[in-house]
Amino acid sequence: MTLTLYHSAYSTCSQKVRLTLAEKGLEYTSNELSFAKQEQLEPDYLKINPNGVVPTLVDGDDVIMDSSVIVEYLEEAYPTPALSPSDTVERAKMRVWLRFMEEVPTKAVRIPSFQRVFLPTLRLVKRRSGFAKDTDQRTLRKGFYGKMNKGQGFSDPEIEESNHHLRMTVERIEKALVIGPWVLGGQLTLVDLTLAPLIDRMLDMGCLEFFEDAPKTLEWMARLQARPSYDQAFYKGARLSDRTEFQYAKLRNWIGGIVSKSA
Ligand SMILES: N[C@@H](CCC(=O)N[C@@H](CS)C(=O)NCC(=O)O)C(=O)O
Repeated sequence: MTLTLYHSAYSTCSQKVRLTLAEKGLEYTSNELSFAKQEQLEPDYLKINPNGVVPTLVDGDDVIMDSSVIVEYLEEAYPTPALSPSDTVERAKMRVWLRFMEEVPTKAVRIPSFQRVFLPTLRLVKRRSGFAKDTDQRTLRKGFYGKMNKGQGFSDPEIEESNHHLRMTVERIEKALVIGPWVLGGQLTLVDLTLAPLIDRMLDMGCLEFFEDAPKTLEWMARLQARPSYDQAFYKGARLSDRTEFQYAKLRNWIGGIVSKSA
């Protein structure tokens, strides 16, 4: 068995897969791609993932893309320990959560991630390299990057819709946890592992207002964070707060360099 994961430290989609690999105790070769260097758009990587996004799992000769597909693949190919219910109806419920994740909060969380964290950095860096060129190179989400790359960010209605979707997600988790301790009840499943990076990201960005009425969600998060798998998946550099400190330090140097040149 030779597993290779193409991923990025702070990509929530990659974190889902890293958590699943860690829970299953699976070793893998890590191939971390740099978004700053746009390594996800390099021709060699596009040969294995034409969407130009991470994560991608390579298992022997087989290439598996899309984080939810990857975690379900891992569950089927490496069934122990089980991270899905044995009952068919419960499994269907698990898949409903996985689809909801893809369609609603995964998209929604991109808005504050870019608006609050990436955009201020992009504004400074892209002034030098040009926004339009960067947008053209994107495989997926040209529209998304086009909007970002105008340097203005998202409109108020777009931000409101994202907030609405994130709030709805936290409410659903809170409601599901009435039984607990995990989202589907007594068993830790792929649902917990795929939701955790989203909630971690929201907390990391300081979106605390979403959690004022969600004590069960915060307790659930603490339970997950206490598991050994968590630190394996969320190593140093995996949170935006780690990165922004780093980026801001770099940006301060960069700005300092520009200022001293013009002095
Ligand atoms: N449906 C895909 C989406 C993957 C995705 O959007 N990955 C992001 C990181 S979370 C990415 O690679 N972004 C690179 C980019 O935007 O250029 C999945 O679930 O794996």
